[in-house]
Formats: sequence, C-alpha cells, structure tokens
Amino acid sequence: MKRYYITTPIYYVNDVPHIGHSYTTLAADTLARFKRLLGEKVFFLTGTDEHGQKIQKAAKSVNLTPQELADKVVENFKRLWKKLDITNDFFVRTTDDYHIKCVQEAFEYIYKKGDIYKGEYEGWYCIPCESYYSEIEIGEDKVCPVCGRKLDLVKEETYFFRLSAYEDKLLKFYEEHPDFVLPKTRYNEIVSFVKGGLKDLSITRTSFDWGIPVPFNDKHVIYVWFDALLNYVSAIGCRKGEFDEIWPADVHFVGKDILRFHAVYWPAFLMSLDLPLPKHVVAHGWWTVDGKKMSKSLGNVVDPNEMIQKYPRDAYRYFLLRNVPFGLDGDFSERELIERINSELVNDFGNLVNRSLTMMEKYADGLINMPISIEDDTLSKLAKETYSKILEHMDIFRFDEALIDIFEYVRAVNKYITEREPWTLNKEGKTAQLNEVLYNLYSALKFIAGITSPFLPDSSAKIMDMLGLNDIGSYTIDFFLDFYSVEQAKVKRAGMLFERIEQKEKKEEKKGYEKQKRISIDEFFNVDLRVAKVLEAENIEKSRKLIKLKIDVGEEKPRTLVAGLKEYYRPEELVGKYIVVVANLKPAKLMGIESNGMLLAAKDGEGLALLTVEKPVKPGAKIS
Ligand code: ME8
Repeated sequence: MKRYYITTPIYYVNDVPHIGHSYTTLAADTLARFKRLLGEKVFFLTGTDEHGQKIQKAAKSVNLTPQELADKVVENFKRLWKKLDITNDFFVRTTDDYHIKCVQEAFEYIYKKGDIYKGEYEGWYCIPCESYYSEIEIGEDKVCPVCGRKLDLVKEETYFFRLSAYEDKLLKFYEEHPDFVLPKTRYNEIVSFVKGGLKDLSITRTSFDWGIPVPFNDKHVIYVWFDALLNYVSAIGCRKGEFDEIWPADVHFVGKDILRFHAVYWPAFLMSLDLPLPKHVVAHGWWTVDGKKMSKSLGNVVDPNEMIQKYPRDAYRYFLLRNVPFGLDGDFSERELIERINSELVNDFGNLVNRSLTMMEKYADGLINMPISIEDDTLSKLAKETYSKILEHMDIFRFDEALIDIFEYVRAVNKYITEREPWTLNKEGKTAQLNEVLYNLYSALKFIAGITSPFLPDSSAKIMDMLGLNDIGSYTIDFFLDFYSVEQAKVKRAGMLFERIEQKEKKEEKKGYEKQKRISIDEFFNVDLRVAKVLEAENIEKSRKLIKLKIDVGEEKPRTLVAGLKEYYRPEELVGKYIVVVANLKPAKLMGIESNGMLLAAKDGEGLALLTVEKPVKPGAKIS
C-alpha cells in the first residue's frame, strides 16, 4: 500500500525555531494524524537544512564550525517537536551521509543526462535567502525582493541546471494538475511566473565551501536549494528500499516564501531525474506578531516553548490552525489566543465534556448502556453530516474550516442537552428517556474524541480515557462514525479539559469605563440606529476578518455593509438575522468595497455577539 507522504520544509539551523516553523510543522502533524485516523499508512517527514553560506556565516559569528552549530541548533528543533508531540516518522539532516550521497548521485544523474552544464554567472545574490534575483525583481535599490536585505553582486564559475528546457513541460504539468499548487491564488502566481520565462539556474558555488562537493569537481559545492530539496527523496531511501512505497510525496507543506523553489525548481529537478512529481504543494501564509513582522531586532519573535509553558499545547495548536484560513497571512496575539481558549475551548468544548460526564455520574453512576431502541438519532445524523464536511475541508487543507465544523457539532450537542433537559427527566423519574439521552451524549462525545484527535490530541486522549476507551491508535474513524459502536461503558470524570484564563486588559477596561466622557442626549440622537435584515453574506476571500453583507434597511435598494465578522460567524449563519446598524455613517472603503453603515456587536474577552432584535420587525425600524 502506498504510504501517504507528508513533508514540512527542512528548517535552517542558523535560527531558533519560532511560531512560523511550529505552524507548518503542526499543520503537517495534524494532517498526518488525520490520515492515520482514516486508516491510511502515513510517512511524515521533517528535518533541518544545514549547508550553505548563511550557516557558514552564522557559525563564524559564534566561533563554531558549521557542523558544530548545526549539531547544537538541531537539538532545539528536535526538542520542540517532542514537546509539541509531533509524530514525524523520520528526521532528516542534510549533513547526514545518506543525504550527501543521494544529492551527489542526483547531480551526476542530471549531469549525464545533459541537463547540467558548466558556465559563468554574475548576479545579485541574497545570502539570507540563498538565492539570486534578476535585475527586474530587485529594482533600483538592489535589495532582496523577499526579505528586503542588501544584495551582493557575485561573479563565479558555476554549473547551470537547464531550467529553461522545462518551461513548457512545467506549464503543461500545471495545466493537467490544477490542484498541484494550493491555494488557487498561489497556483496562478506560479503559472504566471513560469509564463514570464525561465532562465537556467546556477546550482553550484565556488565562493565558500560549506556544502556538498560536486562529485567530479570539488572546487564547487552544490547550491543549498538543490541539496535541500533532495531531502524529500534522500530521507526515504533515494530510489532504494522503501522508496517506491512512499514516493511521490502527497503534500509538501511550505510557507509562501519558498513556494517557487517547491513549485518550479523542484518539479523541474524531478522531471530531469525521471521521478514522478508530488501531488500537492500547499503554501500557507505568513505570521506577524501584533501586526508587525517578527524579527530579532524588534524583539518580538514568539518562542513556541514559551507559549506552551503558558498555555496548554492543545490551545496553542488550536489557535494557530483555527485563527487563520490556511493559506492567508495571520497575526499572532496572546489576547486573541486567550479569547479562543475562554470562548471555544473552555465554554463550548470543555464545558460540554464536563457537564455530560457530571450528569452521567450523577444520574447513572457513570454506567452507560445502549437502550433497547433508539428513538432520537439527531446527534448521530449530525455527526455523519459533520464528518463529510470535515472531509471536504481536509481534502483542500482547510484546517480552520474543519475546526469550525467540529465546533458547530460541539455547540449542537450543548444545545441538545439544553433542549432535552436530562435534569428534568431525572427529577420526573423518566429513566428510559434519560438513558437514551445519556447514551446519545456518550456516543457524541466518542465521535468528538475521535474527530478532534488530529487537532487537539491531548484533549482527545483525555476524553477517550474518561469514556473508558483505549488509545486513539487502536481505532480508525469507522469506530467513531459507527455512532452506536459501544454497547456498555463505565465513564469517569477527570477534571476540566481547559481552565479559563483571566485577561489582564479586561480589568483595565472596566476601570476606563468609569472615567469615560459623558455625552448629551442630543449627541446620542445624532446616531441613527436602525434594524436591518441580512439578505446575503459572503466572505471576502482576501481578508482574514471581513464579510460582505447585503442588508435591507427599509430603503428602495439594499445596502452593502462590510464587517469584521469572519472569525466569529459563517456567512450562512448571518443570513436572515435582524441586526442593528448605524445607518447615517459616512461610507467607507474596506478592501476596495464601499461599506454603508456599521453593525453593532458586543465583544468581550471571549468572543463576539451580534446585536439583534428580539423578534422580527420591519427592516428600517428606528431604534429608540
Ligand atoms: O526556507 N510565518 O528554511 P527556514 C509562517 N531551509 N511561516 C513561517 C514564518 C512566518 N513568519 N517563518 C518561517 C528554509 N516560517 C529552507 C527550506 S525546504 C527544502 C528548505 C516557516 O528555516 C514556513 O514554513 O527559513 C517557511 O517556509 C519556513 O518556515 C522557512 O524556514
């Protein structure tokens, strides 16, 4: 059976791991766990990129040899992955012997084929990015178009890879595989880059020596990107051993910064090596911190080690995967992380598990029994529907959407409890009905434990334990989807899944409120508040926060209103709601769309709730 092969980039060893690295690795880990849950055999690879001028320079600045630096820094990555419970099957290092041998073999293979030739190169080189850039890309300032740093003019004898010969083949491949690069916007970027014309690529260097020597000319070391990309092949046997069971990769996860290397150069190298191409290259967006680019000089680099000391690692993982639509840029803020913990993980998720288990213990001594007949299969049906939505979203690597699906289910189960009122059934001695409700709840928690296992592995394990089930590894999804697969169980409540976290700012906010400026009644009446009915709602794709609404405010034509609701509502949840808007606000342009009005919502440390009227009134009704 072909193993589902997932990779992360191999990270440079000149830096300590930060939130960005952990993001890619956590996404890959989540997919690996998800595929295992589906019963697939998985091979999940991560590792480190240890050659190149950048590493050589970094080592020199701390008086170490490049190898010593690599040996030291690699431990930071390995330690962090362990702390984050990353389930990689192998860790590749580009200074390992098997890798060096594989890169040299690949170089020779391509050389013999005639796709590598010797020449001379002069160009603008960015050492931190280990990449040449063309005059067109760098403009007049001669700074790197990716990292903005100063470029060096470098002239050297070099071996070229005949990339130009692959232009048409690549374009044909993209056309035949429209989901090779995801998300779609990135695919378009890559296609137009290649359509712009490809020049041959310099793939050796003579100006420094920290790299893999060209096998037949040791004056040259192999370009670090040629070396690094081959990790995906060297780590699985380099055409030997298990190689055919694993190759081609199913998903290379990368940040958008290194997409070109993976979606243009890498497939061209592979074509030249006569190897099949990967199925998908998935590029995610870029994390900033409190709106700023992370950098050592700004001192705002977020250390994942610190985060998981302060917050449960499930919460960190949840926040990264949930807060940003996979593919878009995101901003990291502890305030938002706490908001998500308090509202979703504590209120919705933790609370559901806790109240369910409490009732099971209180009303049935923790004993769960399958009823003779089950009248009410609401939760079972909903679980199946939820699962198919999750599958669709995971197919296109939308971790955020899959989590929204899961949490909608969690909320539905909470609602089920509220509506069925087990406490009343207990009080009235309706044992049969009570048992059925508890059994449904047990089965729903079992489904939740299974489906959350890739995303919230620690919480999932705790729930499994409370439900009297084995480790997640003993089951596949069928067990969880077969809703009533457990006939009898003894449950035991074991503490809360998540603890509420007090926000410091919240107290300050309260103080500020008392000091606020008072306004006159006239000033208040200047604001024209109206009821509006939401007619349509759609996500603004390019934005992380904004949703575009069409609203009826009782005028001849509906208005367009843009609001920052994406993180809190799905468009379909908004349609039909009677909301409150400020109707006499000057129009404003948001993401190029004119917004006419502003809606009212309440926000606390835990989430956001729209102001709606208690029962439908005519759109346009004045709020007085
Ligand atoms: O590029 N936001 O290694 P690298 C999101 N060795 N992701 C980020 C990020 C941020 N602010 N910063 C880093 C290299 N990343 C090469 C890769 S692969 C054959 C060779 C993540 O240590 C993201 O995945 O600079 C990005 O692509 C990767 O770290 C770059 O890591």
